[in-house]
Amino acid sequence: MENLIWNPEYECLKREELKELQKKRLQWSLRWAYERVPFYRRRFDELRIRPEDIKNFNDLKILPFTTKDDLRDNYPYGLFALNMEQVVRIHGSSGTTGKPIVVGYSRGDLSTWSELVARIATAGGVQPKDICQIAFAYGLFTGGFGLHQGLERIGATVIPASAGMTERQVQLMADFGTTVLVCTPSYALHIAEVGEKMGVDFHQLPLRVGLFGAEPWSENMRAEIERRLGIIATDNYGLTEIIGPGVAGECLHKNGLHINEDHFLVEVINPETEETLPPGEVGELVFTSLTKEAFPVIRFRTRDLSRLIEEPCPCGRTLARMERVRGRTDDMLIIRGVNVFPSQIEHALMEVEGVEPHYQIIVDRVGALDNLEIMVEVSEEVFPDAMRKLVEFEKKIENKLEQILGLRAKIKLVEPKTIERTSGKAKRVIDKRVL
Ligand code: DLL
Repeated sequence: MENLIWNPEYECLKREELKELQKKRLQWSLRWAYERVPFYRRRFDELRIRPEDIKNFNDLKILPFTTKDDLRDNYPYGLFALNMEQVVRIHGSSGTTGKPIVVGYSRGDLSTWSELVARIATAGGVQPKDICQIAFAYGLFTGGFGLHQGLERIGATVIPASAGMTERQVQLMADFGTTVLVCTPSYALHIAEVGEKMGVDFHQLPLRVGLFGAEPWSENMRAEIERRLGIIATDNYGLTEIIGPGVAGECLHKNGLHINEDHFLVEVINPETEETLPPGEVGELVFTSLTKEAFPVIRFRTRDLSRLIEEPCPCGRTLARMERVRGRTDDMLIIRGVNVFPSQIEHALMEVEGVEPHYQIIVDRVGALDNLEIMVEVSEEVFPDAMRKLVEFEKKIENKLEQILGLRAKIKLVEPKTIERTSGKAKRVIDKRVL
């Protein structure tokens, strides 16, 4: 496939020129945050320094890190650098407790975001002639809208399918002649499975490229997706706090994700000692935004573990690469692309009367999809009357059925009046099997 570059002027900038540009933009960004966000100003003032004292990348280390907790503590708009008149979009993602974290975008930020997604999509092989099916959720999650704008910027045709309704995804793909699939890698594999069951041969469809991200995956999984869908699959990385998708993406050499360093300064730190690590060592990624207007971030700790690759890439881009994310330093789970903290689950459970603070979260993969199961202990007071009776009731029905059918069925009790009533023949059987 042709190796196209969306913005060679910046993506292939000489490293020395890039460093100069970064330095200039860093000074602008620090000043911007200092002047407009009390949270950042306080941090500078406490250290008795001013933005102009940060003259080079080394000086940046004086500044404290920003964490997800800082975002949560300033919920919802406390870290915005513009007033709401100039903010044109809000996105969000899960925080460590029940509350989401909120980020804002100015018109300029949306334009930058489109540019960056256009870059990673072009790097992954997307061209203006492509028909791109976006099977990421549209909503507070940055995946849907982020990819949407970037692909439109390229001039590709966008199908905003959103996530879910998998059979319909396959149908759209076949009917609309989709050439690019955009979603999480696990959902791509699920689409493959469902399509195969429907009797669709993906190799006969025009589908040729997959842009996948938002969750960790492996080389094996890539091979499997490429084989089953008959496509070239690339990885792209991003996070809400920094901008969403468009922070970094693989080119067709599939050997590390090029970081959009003219917009984000990356550091790798030892998550325990918080010391900066030399290039090539595995540690936690820390990003500082260089151009963002509505939501600048200084030294944001991502909790994502990776390694930087500074050797030149054969594609011609000079932007450094990060290895695919190896894992996280905290307990955040990513389930079907959705960030979930055990603390959030606990918070939700504790809101329910009669639930004890004893629970176990079981995450599994059923087929290609993540499955979340939670074992919850109920209190002694609740258990005897409601639970025990219901469990006994379930068992009684199960036993009776087994006597008559010779088959054990799993009984799930539902609330009164929830099974649909019809004016004609009652619908007793729903056969979901795809034969
Ligand atoms: O997942 C943004 C995104 C959307 C990226 C679509 C790519 C495509 P959040 O919901 O804030 O944002 O989740 C960010 O997801 O800190 C990583 O732990 C994880 N993550 C994102 N991309 C990758 C990837 C979006 N390619 C969190 N590989 C990040 C591994 C990823 N993990």
